[in-house]
Amino acid sequence: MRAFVALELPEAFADEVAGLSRALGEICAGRFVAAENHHLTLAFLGEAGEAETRSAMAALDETCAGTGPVQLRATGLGTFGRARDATLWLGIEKDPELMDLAARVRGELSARGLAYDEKDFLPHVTLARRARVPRGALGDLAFPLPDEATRVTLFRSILEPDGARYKPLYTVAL
Ligand code: 2AM
Repeated sequence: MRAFVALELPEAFADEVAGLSRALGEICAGRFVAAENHHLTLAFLGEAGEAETRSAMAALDETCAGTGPVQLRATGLGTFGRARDATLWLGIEKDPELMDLAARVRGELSARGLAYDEKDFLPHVTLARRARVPRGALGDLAFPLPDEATRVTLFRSILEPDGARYKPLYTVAL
């Protein structure tokens, strides 16, 4: 299965991200991520079997024991790729505790011999893929207010014809 570790968005923050995404949907074409699929990836494992998934769960237990909630502060919009065919995301501040959590999750995965995508951690919530982002100002958009994330989850990504669906496999509270 395809698996990844992510922070779930707390309810108020998630509602505001959904509102921002709806507003962007009015001004950009693209494949918008369904609100229930919004998350902040800490480590993307890719293909993982049963044994690897169990090890990843143990890595989450080890990482999160004694760790408190982490701050989520929206910093603005960003894109990967070309403006006419972009991944559009909401950037999240590189809070030291958030950066430390991602580093420790990755360290515990490595310690168990689990491979993950080693691209530098750039905290973001993907809002749309294949987006066509207009040039210039996007107008008055309401960004989410700061909040605290309290749930780290190992997700299974199920690829379906109309996009991926994410199924929580294991959650640890911060
Ligand atoms: P993205 O939000 O930038 O697309 C599930 O695919 C999650 O894992 C997404 O949040 C995705 O990031 C992230 N991810 C990180 N590296 C990935 C990779 N190499 N392939 C697919 N998804 C990846």
